[in-house]
Amino acid sequence: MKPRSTATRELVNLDGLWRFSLDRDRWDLEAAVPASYNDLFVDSAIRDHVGWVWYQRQVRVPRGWSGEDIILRVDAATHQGRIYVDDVLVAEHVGGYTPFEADITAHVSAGQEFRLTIGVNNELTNTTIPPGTITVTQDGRRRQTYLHDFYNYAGLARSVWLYSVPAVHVQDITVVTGLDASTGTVEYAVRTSAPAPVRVRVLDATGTEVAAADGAGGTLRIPDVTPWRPGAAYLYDLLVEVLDGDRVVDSYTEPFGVRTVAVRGTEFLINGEPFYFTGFGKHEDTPVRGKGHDNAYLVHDFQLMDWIGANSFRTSHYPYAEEVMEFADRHGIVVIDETAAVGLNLAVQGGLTGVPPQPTFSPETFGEATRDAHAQAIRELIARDKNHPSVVMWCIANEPSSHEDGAREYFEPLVELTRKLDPTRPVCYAAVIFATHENDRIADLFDVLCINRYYGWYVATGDLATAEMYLEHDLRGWAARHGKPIMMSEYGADTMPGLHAVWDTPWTEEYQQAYLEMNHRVFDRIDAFIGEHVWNFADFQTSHGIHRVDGNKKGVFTRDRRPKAAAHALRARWKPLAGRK
Ligand code: GCB
Repeated sequence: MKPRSTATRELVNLDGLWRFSLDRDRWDLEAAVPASYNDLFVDSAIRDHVGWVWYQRQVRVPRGWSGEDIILRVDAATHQGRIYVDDVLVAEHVGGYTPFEADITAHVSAGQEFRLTIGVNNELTNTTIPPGTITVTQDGRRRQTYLHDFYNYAGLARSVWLYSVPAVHVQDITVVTGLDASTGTVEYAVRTSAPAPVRVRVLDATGTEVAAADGAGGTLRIPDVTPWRPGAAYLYDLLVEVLDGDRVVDSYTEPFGVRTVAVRGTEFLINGEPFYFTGFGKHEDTPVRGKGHDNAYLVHDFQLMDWIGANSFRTSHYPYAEEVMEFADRHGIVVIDETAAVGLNLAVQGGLTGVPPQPTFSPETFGEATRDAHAQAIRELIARDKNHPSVVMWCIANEPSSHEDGAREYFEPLVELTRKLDPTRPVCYAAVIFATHENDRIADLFDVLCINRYYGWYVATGDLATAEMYLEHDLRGWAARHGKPIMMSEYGADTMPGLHAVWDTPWTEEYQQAYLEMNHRVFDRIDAFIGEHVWNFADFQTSHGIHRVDGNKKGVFTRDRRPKAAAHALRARWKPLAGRK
């Protein structure tokens, strides 16, 4: 659960400047937390470092915390983290975009200082999510390569917290909502650290109690409920109290929204009404901070999404900071929540042939250990985000090699796991261009067809007439074969701001606009279409490549969030469309 300050819990934020070291011998550098470390320093040895780095600071435990349990929480350590109190290892975690904690009660004392060290490792292998490969250059340097198209930023990119909880406390809350005419139903389940009586209350946005119950689980009813709607968020608070007789020993407040999500035929329903997604695949990416969470960019990005008429986004290609999810909850933005399983695809190495040099799914490439890591990534994502009303669908992988042997065997248990962990939300994956409606082997396992396509960019470059035919043929094939809702989860064209032409010239601002318009013509001709997410919201950093100019330039906004010409065209299409198509 997200750490919160409540009547029974205290919270200290540990963000700021930490000592930073590559080797734990020299500590003369300082790094900002939260931020990826890569672009902070003018030192390629740090930027290109492969392996552990170390963050350190002194922390004083507030003197009033004696008798409480004391927890250290790291919101994200990309991709592996270790927490040390003085010299004692107290927690270790693999997976770069989900939080982990250490109970350090036995190692610290109220009022005393301790030395907190956090090790962060950025290595990616064939058993991590996302995967990667470490090679050694001719002159002996270790190099990290990977199959995904964004820079492998690493470090403590999100907040670090110290908090207190009473010995008997709430450990987990699950909320599932329903709508029964004008009544909202709230199924809740509370897990406590030890058996203890639990009381829950629902407070509306004015703080008025609208429902209450005793017990660690049950169903509450909210008469005359105000549902959470896209573009019209409304949140209730579930106030959970753990009791000892009449005394409240722990209290925790979980905000939630009452809404339903369902797929019916080729429709995607929110509160029983068809929803049409407009928006983007995004990235957590800004200059200097890399993937460091930044509330100023958070506010500004959501302002720009509102300005352009985006009602939704996908957390491509990893879980985003919890602040982002909560902001979406509060502002009525719809989220497709994605795991970091991007790059399970050796076919991309075969160029446009789509023929992998080795099979993607095999014991030597991506096998059982990869799948175990992937399952863990799904568990941690759902555990963290299950109560967010903004999250309407889980995306468990981006562009896996779903047309290859072994894809079905790899994915079937993961889809089952996702449904078991959350039977209430649809599940999807984003399909790569090599996976067609004819050769894809997994789409029937999922609820919504999310298709990534770049006709007019990687294929039929500069020839939008041919691209339009290819795209329509491709999408109609998927729609006809599966009879499921279909959305474009990626389409986009790299664009250098300021480059112009009267012809259909790739990289120009006019071309990006014409490319998007071509896609929209096709989408509007397909009945089962439920949405469009342009790739990408903003330009972002990638690893080096001959097809990248200081990163990926498919942003509708530049990396510093200025609109390219296409932004105005999208706004003209989306503002009247959002949610109402
Ligand atoms: C894709 C990937 C995305 C890339 C994009 C591109 O299909 O899902 O991560 O950035 O294409 O621009 O090539």
